[in-house]
Amino acid sequence: MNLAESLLYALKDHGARQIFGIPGDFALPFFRIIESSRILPLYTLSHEPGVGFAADAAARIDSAPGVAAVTYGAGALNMLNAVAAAYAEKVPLVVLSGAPGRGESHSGLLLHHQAKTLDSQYRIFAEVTCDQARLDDAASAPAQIARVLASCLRRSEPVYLEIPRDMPDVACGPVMREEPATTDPDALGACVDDILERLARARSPVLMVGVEVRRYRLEERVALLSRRLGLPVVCGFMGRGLLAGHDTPLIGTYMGLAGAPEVTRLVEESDGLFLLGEIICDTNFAVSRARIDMRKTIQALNGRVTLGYHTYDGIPLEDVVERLLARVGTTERYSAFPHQQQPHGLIADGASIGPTDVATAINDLMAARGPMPIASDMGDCLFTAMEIEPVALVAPGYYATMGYGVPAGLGIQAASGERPLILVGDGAFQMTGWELGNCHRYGWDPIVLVFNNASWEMLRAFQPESSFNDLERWDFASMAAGMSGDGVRVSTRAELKAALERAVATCGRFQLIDIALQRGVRSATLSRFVDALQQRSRPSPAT
Ligand code: S1T
Ligand code: MG
Repeated sequence: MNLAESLLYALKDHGARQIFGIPGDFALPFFRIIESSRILPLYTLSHEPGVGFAADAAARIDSAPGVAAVTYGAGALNMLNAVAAAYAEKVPLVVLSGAPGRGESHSGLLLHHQAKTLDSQYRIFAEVTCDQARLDDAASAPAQIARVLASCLRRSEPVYLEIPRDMPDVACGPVMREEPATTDPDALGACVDDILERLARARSPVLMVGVEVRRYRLEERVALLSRRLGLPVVCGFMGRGLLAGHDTPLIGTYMGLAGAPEVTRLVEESDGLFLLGEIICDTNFAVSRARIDMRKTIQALNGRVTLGYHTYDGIPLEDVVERLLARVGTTERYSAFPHQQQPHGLIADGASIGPTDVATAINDLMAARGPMPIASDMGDCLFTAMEIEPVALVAPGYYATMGYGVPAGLGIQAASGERPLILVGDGAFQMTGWELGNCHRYGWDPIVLVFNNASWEMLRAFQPESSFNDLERWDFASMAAGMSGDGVRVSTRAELKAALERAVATCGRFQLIDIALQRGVRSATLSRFVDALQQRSRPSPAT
């Protein structure tokens, strides 16, 4: 066995199911073995940001490592933003980069694709990954791979492996998985006692679930725990879609002043807020009506549990959930809080389309045809998604990068085989929408809804006076055929409804619905979000 095969078998053994990539001369020997060995299927795309986003989405939908293989320099650095997004949102992404061979780096010449020094890329990726290794020695490579892949799974964060181009063919031993670290049972017991005691003492405890619940495959167990604890469950903006389809008292999405007042009140007035795998970031908490009192909050994240001023280190989320389940009785008590209602029953008339109409049409479609996983880009399409009934959703809800939606939809279909719905703004489509041209050769057929408001509308909401937010209205519908898909422009609610029904009935080719929205028309959620942020940033009146 050679080093490349040893690495590929290890990736598969750690749960990876495919590789997304774009080769280059520093990576050709490695890609040749990916292709010839058939250990993992390879999907090449057109631009490295798309490779990173697709691998990220595959990791999210699978709750398993996503793999992105690129060449050195121009390839890897082109993908940096996608890896940073994965790091921020705790996605287990494995970056495999080709690199100059050992001999080349002593040639004395500056190499093509080299930035500052030959080590620059390694150092750059150390800033957006939790572990790294350069596989330039076959004797130590198996242990390095085992350590790095174990870090990826344990931390649920990206990792970086650099493969000099003279190494893939070198004979190499197999990778032996690292044994998982054991949790101190006494510390775990004390921690869970502390959690239960605080929840029992609280007048209005609330469970808020975050992305780590999905990353560590705990949705089913957490749904059971919520029923046994009898707690109302909410998610944050970033966690939208969590526990979808699970039997749990999920009452809605907490968005502070931008969200449903009853959910905001419940969370912000709680004296026992239990944040399970939730990241305390601005998109989740910046528009709180009242600051969350962290002294009354329990947070389990990043392998530690913090209760007020107490912290228990080395306590993985899975152990917390399992020990809680072992401690609470088996009786299931449902919380009495009603689920947030979403809009249904689109009036299919000649009226122009607003964002809520799109959400309503999707809710009607899924009620009739069953749920579809959603990949959403950043922009008002993601705020509109808050009005769609909870389904599996992948989106950059915290890091907030554009360009994610279309490649992420391809990653969902490659990884799960399910046909996704893609929500994307016109500005974001201009960035990575062209990856749709790769659907035909892989048999992918996403349904793509382009929120075409001829605008960087989110930016206009913050700074209406800037005319640079005006985009031309691109005719995306007519571009679909050139990429072996079908496209249609819709301007009325009746046209939207008909186009969605036609799209669902047409399989085997991607379906692009170019939705004409008026510039300045925004979802209610985005409007509230921007108003709340601006209100918060205004200096308080002098007293
Ligand atoms: N570049 C990238 C890669 N990601 C970003 N988030 C931005 C720039 C800044 C930015 C936004 S929202 C936005 C930009 C440029 C406009 C989005 O336009 P479009 O996709 O058409 O969606 P909509 O019209 O619904 O806003 C965030 C605030 O940083
Ligand atoms: Mg737009």
